[in-house]
Amino acid sequence: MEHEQIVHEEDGGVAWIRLARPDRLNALTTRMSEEILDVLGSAGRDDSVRCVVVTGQGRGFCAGQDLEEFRDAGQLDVTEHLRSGYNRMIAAIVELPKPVLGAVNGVAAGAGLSLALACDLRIASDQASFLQAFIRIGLVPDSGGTWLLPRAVGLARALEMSLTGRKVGAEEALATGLVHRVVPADRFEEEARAWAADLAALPTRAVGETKRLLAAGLDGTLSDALEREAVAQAGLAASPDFAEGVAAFLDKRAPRFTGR
Ligand code: T3D
Repeated sequence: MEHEQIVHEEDGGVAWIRLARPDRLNALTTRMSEEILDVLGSAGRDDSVRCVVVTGQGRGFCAGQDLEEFRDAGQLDVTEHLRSGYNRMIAAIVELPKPVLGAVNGVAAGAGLSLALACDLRIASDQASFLQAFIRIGLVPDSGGTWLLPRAVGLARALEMSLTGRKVGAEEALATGLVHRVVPADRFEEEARAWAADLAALPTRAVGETKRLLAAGLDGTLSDALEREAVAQAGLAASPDFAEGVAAFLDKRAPRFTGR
């Protein structure tokens, strides 16, 4: 598929998705979500891709739904729009069996915040900000916002952000668990690249299983979690990366994982 609203690059096992509508703070469109899904699909199939980074061009990360598309909201089947677009995009990120890094370069609002939250890990520029913008225009959080935000910051903070729609700065985001790292804007790209390279060097199958088990564990019982872990561990214990991890430990050297 031709990419018109994102830039897709691959470098050193990392697939970069750069949202590329900077004059609109990378506001999401139907087309953009299809392009993101396209890259996520190919990243999932391609064994050489061992990490995905989502970031934005210009001063914004993503300002949520492009409200120009909503000028005539009465004409739009919103449920179908979400089901066929943003919901699939969010699920594809959460379910991708590879690490996904959200590199939040600027403002993340509405579905743009949900997009950042769907990523496994988040690095933010000290210029970044975060807002549950939906309430400002009379909507509820969507694109996973009601599920992802309370899991990141707890129900009380999620409610406060969702009901006020206020802008949360990078330092507060770090303190409340909304992001994992904050770096100065002038070192943002370099730091995001370095973290992505570290993620791409991990034992990818174990990453995928860890994502899956933690997500399932939050909603299930301990006995179900114990059983899922036992089954997953058997699969991983037979993997080349496990053999390499043990050999490297015993040889007192750094492991060289291949993702198999
Ligand atoms: O069916 C469905 O899909 C429903 C799904 C809904 C999901 C949602 O995401 S709903 C929430 C939509 N997003 C918003 O409501 C956020 C709107 N934007 C803002 O509140 C502000 O732009 C920000 C707080 C994000 C940033 O403010 P600021 O002052 O830094 O920038 P700005 O001047 O407001 O924006 C810069 C330009 O981007 C501006 O255009 P201009 O004046 O230079 O020509 C602005 O209109 C444009 N822009 C920003 N956000 C959007 C947008 N254009 C279209 N849609 C946007 N969401």
